[in-house]
Amino acid sequence: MTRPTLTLIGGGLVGALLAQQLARRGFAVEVFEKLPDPRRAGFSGGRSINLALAERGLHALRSAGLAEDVLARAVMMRGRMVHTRDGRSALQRYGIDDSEVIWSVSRGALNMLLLDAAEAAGACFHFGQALLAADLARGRIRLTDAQGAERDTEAAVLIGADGAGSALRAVMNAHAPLGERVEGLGHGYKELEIPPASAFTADVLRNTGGRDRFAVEPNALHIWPRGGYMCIALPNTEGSFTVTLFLPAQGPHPSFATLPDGRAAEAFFRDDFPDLHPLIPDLVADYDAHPVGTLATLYLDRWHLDGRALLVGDAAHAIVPFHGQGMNCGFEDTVALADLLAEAPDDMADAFAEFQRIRQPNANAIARMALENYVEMRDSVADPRYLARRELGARLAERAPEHFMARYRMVTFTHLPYAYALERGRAQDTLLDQLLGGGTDAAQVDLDAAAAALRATLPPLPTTHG
Ligand code: FAD
Ligand code: 8RB
Repeated sequence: MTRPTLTLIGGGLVGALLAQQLARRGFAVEVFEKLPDPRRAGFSGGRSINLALAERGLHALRSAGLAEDVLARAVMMRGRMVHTRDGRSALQRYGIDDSEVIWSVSRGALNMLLLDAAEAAGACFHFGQALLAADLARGRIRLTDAQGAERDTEAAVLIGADGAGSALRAVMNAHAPLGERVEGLGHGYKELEIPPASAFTADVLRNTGGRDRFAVEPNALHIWPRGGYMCIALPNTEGSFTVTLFLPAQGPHPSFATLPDGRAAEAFFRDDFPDLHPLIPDLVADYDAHPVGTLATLYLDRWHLDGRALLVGDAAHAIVPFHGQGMNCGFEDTVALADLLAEAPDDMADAFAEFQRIRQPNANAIARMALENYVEMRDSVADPRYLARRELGARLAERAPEHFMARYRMVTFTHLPYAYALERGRAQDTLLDQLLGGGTDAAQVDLDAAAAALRATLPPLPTTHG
């Protein structure tokens, strides 16, 4: 049997990487992407949006032979720089050394690199072509261009990488219900910008060790936690930072409802983020120009329709952003799927079912951990009890590394399944709470006894983290 052509809907981050992996494994791959080719059109009006790339995403890029190219344009983030209300800041390292860091990459540059790589591997892209409808029984799809001109084409096997608002998901759901559930977070977000330091007044310059293109420490993910809400900032290679304000959508001040425009936002930033405010010279214009984004988790009972259609990436499992794992998880999907299809190229239904069996529990686990990390980022990072648990965890990891690893490290720096990280993290937290009693001082805990209790209660971690 000859391998059928695989038709991908969406040439975003996951679609482009999946196209490259499938084409490299010898499949004929056609990709229909709604937007024009970013390599020609210039990407999304020049706004720089960046993402945090961690080990899972990097591993997928490595297996595609693209990791070095991506890292050459990335900014290293060693940890979270927490800026408290009193104007102080402190770096909490993510890992033990510079081998455990995350990377800030430009979405536009990354997408273009992946498109080049997919085309070089033999995938065929059709830009400006949006999926409009499909006859899944007959294996035909209808596409439309930006002018509204429609055309039909054959597509026996469809893979939807068309993001959180997936058109293919809607088509599949109409054909046979997928058990879709969308849980809104009730918080929204707004993007703002810290320009390169040289581009605005010198009086806000911080000492950045000579790297004076950056207004704050470049090699960190910055957090301004404020309890019920927060700002974060990720560095760009040009010396700017993309700032995101996360805030309740409705309700008492502060919420997006009580901050309807840039003027209101300016007063709020002056009061609540006094050290961040002077770094955002175009706050009012940015706030008025950018829409409030919504945040939600998407759950589906089914990701596929026998061997005819499958959803991957955000189309199957969109999550809230707070663990920086949406893309990383989607990239992990691409490796799993490409491997399964390469093993059984003639049995799509089997490969799709196996893909869902393996990936869905992990998608559910990272969805949960992402929700939990919002509370950790906006609140707990400044909480003494949380810091004591973190400190004790770090000491135990040093004393008994084969028995203890912080959940954040399992998620961010290993390939242990997300579902394992969730379960193991729970068990470790229970133990840390017992060891600390009611206290907030990790130094009070007898480490020898603690390590013994750890070894007695929890099995060793799997040895193949990597
Ligand atoms: P998308 O990247 O959304 O791509 C979908 C593609 O499908 C798009 O190109 C779209 O144009 C196309 N499309 C849509 N409809 C159609 C149609 N009808 N026909 C044809 N094509 C269509 N993740 C991280 O891991 N780390 C981060 O730090 C991080 N930061 C983020 C910051 C922001 C501001 C946002 C919004 C998300 C962030 N994420 C992050 C999540 C990450 O962006 C997503 O998980 C990831 O992009 C999912 O990839 P995808 O290809 O599934 O979907
Ligand atoms: N989507 C991230 C982390 C964890 C950081 C930590 C958190 C912005 C939209 Cl909010 C966030 C993390 O625990 O110290 N790593 O990577 C990325 C994050 O937000 C991204 C930039 C983002 N995602 C809609 C906005």
